Amino acid sequence: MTVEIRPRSAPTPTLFLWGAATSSYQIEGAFADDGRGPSIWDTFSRTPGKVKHGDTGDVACDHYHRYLDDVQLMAGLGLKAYRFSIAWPRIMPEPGVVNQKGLDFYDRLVDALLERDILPWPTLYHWDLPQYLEDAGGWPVRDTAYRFAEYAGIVHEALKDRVSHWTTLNEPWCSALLGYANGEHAPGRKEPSAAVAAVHHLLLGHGLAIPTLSGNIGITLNMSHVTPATEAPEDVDAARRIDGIQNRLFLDPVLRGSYPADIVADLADLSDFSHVLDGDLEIISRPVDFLGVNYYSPALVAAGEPAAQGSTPWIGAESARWMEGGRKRTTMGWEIDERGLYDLLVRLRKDYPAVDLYVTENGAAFADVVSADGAVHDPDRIDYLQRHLNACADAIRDGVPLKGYFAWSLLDNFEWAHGYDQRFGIVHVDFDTHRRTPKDSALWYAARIRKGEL
Ligand code: IFM
Repeated sequence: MTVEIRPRSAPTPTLFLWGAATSSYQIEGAFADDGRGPSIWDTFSRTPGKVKHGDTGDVACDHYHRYLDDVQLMAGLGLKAYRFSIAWPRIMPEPGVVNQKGLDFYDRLVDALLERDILPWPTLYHWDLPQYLEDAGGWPVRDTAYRFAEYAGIVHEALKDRVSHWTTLNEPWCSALLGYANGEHAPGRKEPSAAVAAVHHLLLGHGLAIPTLSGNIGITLNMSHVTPATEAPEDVDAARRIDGIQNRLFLDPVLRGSYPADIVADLADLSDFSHVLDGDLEIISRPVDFLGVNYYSPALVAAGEPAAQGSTPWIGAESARWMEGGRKRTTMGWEIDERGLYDLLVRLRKDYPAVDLYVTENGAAFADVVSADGAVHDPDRIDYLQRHLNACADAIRDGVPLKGYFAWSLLDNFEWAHGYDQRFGIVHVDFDTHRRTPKDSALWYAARIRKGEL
């Protein structure tokens, strides 16, 4: 592919950016409207036993048809930015075919946001790979990276006059490891060696896409602050491995231009990394303007069998177990510890200093219900958000270049293998009627945005 020189960076907003986030397959529905093709999540969610209750994203929040109401809702909450993702199978439903109606949807969405002074913050890939690309081998195959860059250029061409911030990938750790190693996510393959190649081709796709984009460009990684349960050398080594697989395997190639040597050695039984060709790391480490940080929970780990995980262990984590930190958990079973976010942000500034940071996802699932008074009282979520925003404020005070925060999620939505059972929204969605009800946390968040201080 040809590589253009991109005009460098439109200015990054100087004020703290307050937003909320969603993703295409989790909210849009309209799975067959206007020429959308199937994605790996359509196939996976239709495969018996893969998603709780057999739920699918066929209708989800019906956002595709209700986006104007949703944008109005965002404006009512005073959101300054909206992070959403673009569905690749809407844009390129078949190999080499560009679907104008798919582009038109995002065109309308971006216009609606800008009309209400909400900054559109699109992510190009939040897990919905076109099924035809999986049929051709998926992310373990090098060509998928080139197809991603081609798609990125098409979307950019359509929206570049109105979009200033682009995120290439969301959480490539999940795409590669959950999708290809332990099979909990689409496409559901259990091929650990293929997962290592998938990591590389996702990152290569990120790097190849950079010259096709303009403005501020970044990538979003899901990271955790990993600490050993004790100072025993085997626990310290388990923490090193988990930190390596979860964090450094992605951070180092993107921000330092190399894979972490200790993790390459740890993975030697699975891969000789011969899929890494000369010049790839230069492509992957092309400069970015920001790093998106998705943080939910810390990791306290010790050496030993990963019995507590209850599923196929991650690659590289076969002899590490997650320990009980003694804190409250969300309904996902994730321990709540805002200190982990503070420590992670401080560590990122120290070890990877050259980029601005945005918390692109942070939030909690709880069993929310609409009460007799018509409201959704979710004090636990308010507490979660408050604690994590305070951690952000502390990090900024200590010199971290954190420029914004996106609550996950704007809406209750399709939570992947958990289906609709886990509610992460600050806005409640009744999945029968599609009625939206801002939860108390949404009203609290709106007040915090109005106050304008972290
Ligand atoms: O819902 C997901 C999102 O799609 C990616 N990050 C984590 C969220 C909660 O599991």
